Amino acid sequence: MTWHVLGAGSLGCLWASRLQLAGHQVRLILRPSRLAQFSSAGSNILFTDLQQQQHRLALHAETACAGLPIQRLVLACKAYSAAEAITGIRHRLRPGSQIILLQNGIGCQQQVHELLPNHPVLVASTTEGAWLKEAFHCIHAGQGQTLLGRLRGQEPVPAWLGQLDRSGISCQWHPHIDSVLWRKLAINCLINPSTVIHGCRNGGLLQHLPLLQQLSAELEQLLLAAGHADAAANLFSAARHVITGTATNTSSMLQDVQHGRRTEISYITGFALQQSIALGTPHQQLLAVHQALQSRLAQLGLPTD
Ligand code: NAD
Ligand code: KPL
Repeated sequence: MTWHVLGAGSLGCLWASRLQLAGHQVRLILRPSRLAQFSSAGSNILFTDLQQQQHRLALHAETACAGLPIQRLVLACKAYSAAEAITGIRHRLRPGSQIILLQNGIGCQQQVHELLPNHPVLVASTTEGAWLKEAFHCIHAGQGQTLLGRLRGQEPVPAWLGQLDRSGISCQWHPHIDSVLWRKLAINCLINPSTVIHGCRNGGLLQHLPLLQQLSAELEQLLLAAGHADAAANLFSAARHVITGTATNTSSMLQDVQHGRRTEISYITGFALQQSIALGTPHQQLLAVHQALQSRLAQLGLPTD
């Protein structure tokens, strides 16, 4: 069965390259302007794997308007583009077509579910690291793990999970993916905005541990109120562990800011704050961090949502 991958950014190119290298049929779905760019660049992706080996891959690409039905769609755009992307492609989905969401943060998964109430939607939480050296040149920077699961419904564990694993996308089924998303959301709320506010690598946050501890206490209460006690356990020490383990890394949000790109703020602190207000949990620190992040983004002329 063909894998349709929407979006030829970092993760889309990583998935498309890995799957095609493993012998699967892959079709990219691109915006019209990006398709023109792709065609004039020879319709191929340059993929640098973890061993620094380069692979030039000829890939089929089309726009969402192309006619063929889609049976398996990997949505590899940012969280803020997900709803619009699904709206543009849903005329090609058929009953039983599977959708796999790769977005970070929370909120867009629910938007997609609302747009596609009758489709099996699987959500992923991934720690793979990929970036684009230039358009359509994908660097696989770090081997991570992708956990996949369903937020709703009773779909069985997909038989194609092994295809991903064998393609080099290390993938595991997780029966409680919502808790995984919430835990990652909390860690991202603790690290990403503060790296932008202080303009530092992850390790720079070791200077700000008391404030992070207060924020962590609020996030723990939010996770508990949202019904994710397992995601709340030892949150602060887990975040501190990530900070020390990735001390020299630049967080994904700071990377977006440094490249003048829109951030996924609305699906990280924005979502957490909205939920905290709805559930009536304390959110003084969360509000302060969210607003400080918005001010910094506004100063830099970037969208604040
Ligand atoms: P990206 O910005 O590099 O790529 C997204 C691509 O989607 C862009 O090329 C954009 O043009 C395209 N796109 C958006 N809307 C589209 C549409 N309607 N039709 C066709 N194409 C469309 O983003 P990324 O780094 O690949 O990240 C994707 C998601 O994965 C994000 O939520 C990110 O947080 C998450 N993530 C990324 C990484 C990573 O290493 N890059 C790791 C973990 C999680
Ligand atoms: O996921 C991350 C990111 O940079 O987006 C880490 C490294 C965990 C920091 O929140």
